[in-house]
Amino acid sequence: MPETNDPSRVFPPTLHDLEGAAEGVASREAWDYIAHGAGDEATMRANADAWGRWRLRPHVLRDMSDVQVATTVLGTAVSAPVLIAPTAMHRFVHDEGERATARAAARAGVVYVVSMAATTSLEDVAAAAPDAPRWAQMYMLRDRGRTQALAERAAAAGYTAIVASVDGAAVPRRSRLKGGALVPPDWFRFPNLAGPDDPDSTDLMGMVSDFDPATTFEDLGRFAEWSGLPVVVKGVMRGDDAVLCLDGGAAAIAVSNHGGRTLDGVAATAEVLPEVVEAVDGRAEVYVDGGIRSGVDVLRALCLGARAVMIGRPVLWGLAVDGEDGAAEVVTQLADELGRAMALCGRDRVERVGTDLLLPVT
Ligand code: FNR
Ligand code: LAC
Repeated sequence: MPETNDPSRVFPPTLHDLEGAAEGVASREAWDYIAHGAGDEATMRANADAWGRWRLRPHVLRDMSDVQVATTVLGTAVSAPVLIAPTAMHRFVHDEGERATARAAARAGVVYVVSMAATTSLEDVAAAAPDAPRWAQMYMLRDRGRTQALAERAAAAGYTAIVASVDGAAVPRRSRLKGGALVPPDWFRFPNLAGPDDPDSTDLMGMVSDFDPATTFEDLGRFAEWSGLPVVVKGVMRGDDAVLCLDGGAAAIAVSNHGGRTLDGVAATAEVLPEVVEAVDGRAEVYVDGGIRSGVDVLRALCLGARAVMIGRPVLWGLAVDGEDGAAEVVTQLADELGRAMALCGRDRVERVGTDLLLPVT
């Protein structure tokens, strides 16, 4: 619980400061990979800007002596409505890579969504923080047998949900990367994504072309069949699609444009979240990611109907600057800022926030 009235608490730097520090310590290749977006990066910038177009209309004179930001996601208790989004290759910024992130999530009391393109196996991530809740992200591969095997591995290793990303119908163009592609260090390994024919491949963009462009709503149920786990569909940007996902068996919807990394010109997630929440109409939890950079942004997302947010790049900044401690600090700082923002808006529980707190800037 955030100590909203403790004057002795030293304010950590903002995520903006952390971003600058991370750029200073990461290698050039790692930084370009993490920071970039697709095309001219308009969607990436729009994600962050769009949250700022909602301003707060606080309530005053409510008893704010006990503010709590804890909640649940798919029934799992978490200390704050924040999930660690799946991002590839954590060893790019820290030797301990995904193990450090797993321990950070455990310490901060939130769910870590492990990427299919992690540089650590699902099993080793699980072993690093055995008691912490974890979800496994994957794309449907052209080779259904390989996809099934990964879903089964996730279930066996104690993951409690599959996050099926659905924004992989084409390989994106990424202009900031040399030649539009990425060349990871040759000692990297992709133990969840690499195929049996080439288990030591470091050709991430080549492996990305294994994603099956023929995937449809009917395939969502397969992830559940193979794993026995609830399926979160990540990458939904429209209300009508959200409904089709639920009809196809999805347990939750994650509104995401992949941090502006897949198609430039796509809407900001804050712009489409209300439409998705309305279409889902309480049938399932809705999460959102993209450009969330403060506790006030988290509050804005919750007011618009998100159950929780996912954080991508900021966790990598924390990991780059201070490993496990840095990644944990990003989450605890967002939770602390959210608690202060709720107190100053007269709302002491996350389930009590709503659109009445928001005023759109026109
Ligand atoms: C990602 N993202 C991502 N998503 C996914 O489903 N599988 C993946 O492997 C990756 N990899 C990845 C790598 C890096 C370096 C970034 C920055 C992002 C997208 C991620 O889950 C999330 O949608 C965005 O990062 C959210 O936006 P912010 O918080 O980075 O602005
Ligand atoms: C990315 C892929 C790996 O965003 O999801 O870089």
